[in-house]
Amino acid sequence: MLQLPEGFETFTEARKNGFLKILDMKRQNGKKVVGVFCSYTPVELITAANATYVSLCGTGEEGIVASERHLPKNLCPLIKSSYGLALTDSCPYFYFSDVILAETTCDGKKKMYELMGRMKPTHIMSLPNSPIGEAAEELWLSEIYRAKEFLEKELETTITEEKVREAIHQKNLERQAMVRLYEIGKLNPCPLSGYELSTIIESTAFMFSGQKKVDVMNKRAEELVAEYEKNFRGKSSGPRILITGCPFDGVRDKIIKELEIQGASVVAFENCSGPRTQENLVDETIDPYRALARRYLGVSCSVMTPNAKRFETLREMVDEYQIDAVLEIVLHCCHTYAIESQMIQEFVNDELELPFLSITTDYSVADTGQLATRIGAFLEILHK
Ligand code: BJ8
Repeated sequence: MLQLPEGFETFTEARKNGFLKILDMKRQNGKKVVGVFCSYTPVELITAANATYVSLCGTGEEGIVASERHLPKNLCPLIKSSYGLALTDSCPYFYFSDVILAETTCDGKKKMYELMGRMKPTHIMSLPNSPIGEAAEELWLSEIYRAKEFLEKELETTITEEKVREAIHQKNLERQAMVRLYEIGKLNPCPLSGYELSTIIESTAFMFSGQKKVDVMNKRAEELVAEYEKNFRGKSSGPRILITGCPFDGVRDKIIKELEIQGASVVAFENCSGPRTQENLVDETIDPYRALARRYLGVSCSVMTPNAKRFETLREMVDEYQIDAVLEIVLHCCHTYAIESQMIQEFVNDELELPFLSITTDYSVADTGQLATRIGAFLEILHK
């Protein structure tokens, strides 16, 4: 049975505790807050505007029913939950956000942002459909300048090149610390569950000091290496699983936790906020705006055509993390991940020669039992 350590903060708790920090920052020094939704958001611009950013992605059932007053039922739960929380004013982060910085990623999200724009000043950056070529980079660069103008105007501030360079440097340190933590998964056996590892990393989104995040993550990585040497080296573990696909914060309990309750070890995460995305630093030696454009176009997501990076990443990670099987999470009605799934399955089965399971689910608990059965059957194949 999976045991969580004492004092371990779940993602929901970390998110809740972050509310108070934001409230404090707003009260104490009038800090401006920018709500964001995606790994394509060039957050360094927000830091350079002396503001703080917070993820507004919905991760639970709350807000979904309310969202259906304006949105179709057959839409991704992440979009519905994010919108529903805003509509019902039940997310303090949305409430505290002065403005929203968004992007044209999938169709559902970009159209939802138009509706959200009726509630808060919302700027939608036009993300190219393909990450390849000069035209894509030039378009994204011009969008970065447009986002800068929006932030300057709405937050009544000036973003200087020097501040952007400072923000880039700090965020790069944060990314490196995050990679260090993710790479704990390379240890065999891994000294903590994937449930805890992913929760610790995702929860740092609710720490609003860049340096504090870096210190906490570096310290935790050091402790975990020591823990491995002391108590884990030389021992065996269950099958090592890599998770790929949509953001999984809203389904962590019924999939990641369940895999580990049933004896697997979730050690690697291939998604838009995973180690490969974090390893991609912003070049500190060139024009900072161009450097941001290049770095953020390198995020791997199925909204891009082609999305070759996901395949390269899977190949490398399967090897580096000594993976026994790949499990994909697709959120209901996420067409881009659902369609890409076919090619990913063929790639994992035929080229990487590993078992693959794709799970389509939403944020409800209705399929918890059914998922546990499917996960159990999948793990049984691995044990044969
Ligand atoms: S970079 S994964 S955060 S777009 S799951 S809302 S794609 S229908 S969340 Fe995403 Fe940015 Fe990509 Fe990452 Fe649409 Fe799919 Fe829902 Fe999604």
